[in-house]
Formats: sequence, C-alpha cells, structure tokens
Amino acid sequence: MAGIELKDWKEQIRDPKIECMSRDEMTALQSERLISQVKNVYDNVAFYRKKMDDLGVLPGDIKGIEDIYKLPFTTKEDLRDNYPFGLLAVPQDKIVRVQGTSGTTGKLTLASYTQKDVEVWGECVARALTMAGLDASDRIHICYGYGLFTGGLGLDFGARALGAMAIPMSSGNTKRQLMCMEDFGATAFACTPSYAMYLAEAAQEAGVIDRLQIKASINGAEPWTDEMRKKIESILHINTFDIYGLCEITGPGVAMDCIHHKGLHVYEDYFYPEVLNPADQTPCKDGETGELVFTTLAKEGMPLLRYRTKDLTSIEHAACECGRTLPRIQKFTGRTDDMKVIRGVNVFPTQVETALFSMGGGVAPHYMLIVDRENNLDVLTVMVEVDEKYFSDEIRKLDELKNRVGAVLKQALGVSVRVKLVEPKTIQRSEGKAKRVIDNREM
Ligand code: DLL
Repeated sequence: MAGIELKDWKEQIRDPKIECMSRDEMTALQSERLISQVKNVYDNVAFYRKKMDDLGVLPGDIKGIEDIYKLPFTTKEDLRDNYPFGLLAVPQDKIVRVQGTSGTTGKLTLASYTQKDVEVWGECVARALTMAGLDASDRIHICYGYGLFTGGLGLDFGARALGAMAIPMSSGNTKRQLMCMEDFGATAFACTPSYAMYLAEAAQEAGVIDRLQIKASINGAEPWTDEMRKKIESILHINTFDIYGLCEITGPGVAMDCIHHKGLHVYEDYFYPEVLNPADQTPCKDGETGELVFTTLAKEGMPLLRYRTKDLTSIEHAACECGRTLPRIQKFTGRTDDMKVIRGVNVFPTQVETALFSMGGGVAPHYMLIVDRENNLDVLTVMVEVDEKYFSDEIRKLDELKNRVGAVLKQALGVSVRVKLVEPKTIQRSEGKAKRVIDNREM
C-alpha cells in the first residue's frame, strides 16, 4: 500500500472557520464580497464599466451571489486586448508582482497582484499544503519552474505562509533533483504529474527510493488520471495530491484534492466557481460537466468577473468525508481546446492515459497523440512507449502488443487509431507542462 493508509490519516484543516463553513454563512460572505467587488470594478476598470453599461447592469443590481448571472463574462481574448495593464483596478504602483501563462508563443496572458493578493495566494496554497498533511516541520522540494509561470513561486509563497522549509529547485537536472531531495531530507515535492512520473521512474532506476523521506507530492498544472496518481504513489510509496489553478485567477491554490480524492475543494471564499453549459452558458446541475468559470471575490490588482477558463469539469456541493464544506470540482478531463475532434468523435488525451493503464503492463504511461489529415480524413496516431523486452524479443510479440493496444484504444475512444510502439524514453520528457498532442491539421 502506497503512502499513509486512510485509517491512519490525520485530517488537518488550516482554516476550519472558512473550510467547514455552513452554506448559508458562505453565501452571505460571498454575497458581501461580490457586491463590493462589482462596485470596485465598475468604478475603477473602464473595461468592466463599459461591459456592464452595454448589458444595462449597474452595481446596485447585484444584491447577492444569486445575481452573478447578470454580470458579463471575461475571456482570455479580453485579457489579450487589454494587455498588459488595462484591467487593473488599482494604480500600477500598487502592483508588487506580475505572473503569466506558461505558453511560449504570442503575447502572454499577464496577471498583476498587489501585496494583499500575494498574501491571499500564499494563504490558499498553505491551505492546500495542509490538506496534503503538511505543516511547519515539513521540507518542500519545489521543482516547478520559478519565473513568470506561477508554479514555482506559488508553491514557495504557500510554504512560507505555512512556515515550512521551501527548497526552490526549479525544474531540470533530474539527477541533481534526487540528490538534493535526499541530502536536504525533503518530505514533500511539487511538480507537474508527468514530471512526477518521470522523477519516480528515475528514483527507482537509481535505487534511491528507500533513502528518501518523501511522504507526499503536490501535482497539477496539467490534466492527469487517477491511474497515473496510483502509479506514482505505488512507485514512491507516498500520497499524491492534485492542485489546480490558473494565473488569471491566482496561480496554484484555487482548488486542491484531499486524502479522499473525491474531487478538488475550491477556495470559494476567494474564487466563486460556476460550471456552465459551454453551448449556452446556462448553469449545469451538480454532477453535470461544463465549463468552469471563476469570479475573484477579493482580488485587488486584477479582479475578474466570470472568467471563462475553458476547463471542463463538474461540481459537487455535498460536504466531503474530510469535513470540509467547500464544493468539489471533479478531476479535469482537459480543456475545451485540448479536445480533438477525430472524424466527428471527441477525444481527450486523458482517455488514452486511462486506456493504457487498463492494459495492466507492457505499455508505459508515456504517450503522445498525433493528428493528421490524409485524403480528407482525420488520422489519429498514438505513440506509446513499451517495455524494452518487446524490442529484443521476436517481432511477433511486438505485433501482438500493437494489435492489443489498437483494440483497447478503439474501444476507449470510439474511433480507430494507428498505433506506433516505441522504445522507452523515446517520447520527450517535459519539466513543464507535458505536450500530449501534435495536431498537424492546424499547420
Ligand atoms: O498551471 C497554475 C498551476 C501551477 C496549477 C502549478 C497547479 C500547479 P497556468 O499556466 O495559467 O497556471 O495554466 C492554467 O492549466 O486553466 C488548466 O487548463 C491547467 N491546469 C492547472 N492545474 C490543473 C490540474 C497553472 N490540477 C491551466 N489539472 C488551467 C488539470 C490543470 N489541469
């Protein structure tokens, strides 16, 4: 059994007053914050004043959180159009930090933070770290990149708020990462799930697992499956936790899953979540999948109303076994723009991951989807790493495995795929977000 068994788990809650608040109290808090936030953006952000005027909505029309549907949406394009500082609600000299998306092409999506915004951010990440069973005695090895991307600094702010030791490794040089983890006695680490998988395999290969004191890892910034979670846990004998966030809203620490792994708790006292039908933006019921939309309730620097994340999930408001009343969003299948339509069928990379894990051996969870168009038809090729032995054994075994992978993927995706089996470590490992899809149709 990996990590700490559930029965031995001591649930820690950093701020029970908020995290276990009754729904009525939370609604009252959210309403109060929304009313003042709407007045703030109407008075201080020309973009929102115009949007609200166009809709004929005045701040006085917002009497509580139930009126949120009256407010305008904000999109990534709006952020780009107002790049870099057009959406600030405070003078630029009150901004103490900017962070951006991890994208490498085109203009960045930039977010600006006041001193208080940074403190709130650190507090939210500290709540998340507490949810992962960590406290001031822990040593957190952070291998998210430090820079404009929010991963490294976000976890660092959280470690500081918790009073834990931050080990600011940033990404790269896996051998050195493992050496420092061991030498500094790290008790937790944080990075993307794909890099956690890579680190786990590297630690296994180097035979250092028994010398590490890691008990938990905090992984997010990209979609990953429950199967991947269990695989990392079983290799390293730790508990892993899924952390979610986006720079526009705050960075990591918008939501985090607890030891029960039944969805990620949203810090809804600061970030009000809506799950909306992507076709007409009407609210989804609990359990129905839609687009996640956030309103920042207390952000000073760059508050956003109804920001469309393009992330697909469902929400659940029933209290969790951990005692928290914060609603839970389901683990993400992906973003609307990660989804590929192959001959009319919607395909997410995470479906491939689940299918590969269901095969129970032979194939590794390192894969890539390549989409082409041949003779006006979409062709999906899935490249998968397989055990070395298939390349040394007779070719017949490799062919058999290829047919098996093809059948499993066809069943899971509902569309036939070409399978390309490759040797271990062929697919490029990423220290940032894993690139799972190449769509040559977009070239
Ligand atoms: O990825 C913030 C972050 C850093 C989260 C470290 C967790 C850990 P951005 O670069 O702005 O911010 O990218 C945000 O990444 O809209 C999702 O599509 C995706 N994403 C983030 N966390 C998760 C997760 C950071 N746990 C975009 N599961 C979001 C699935 C995630 N997707």
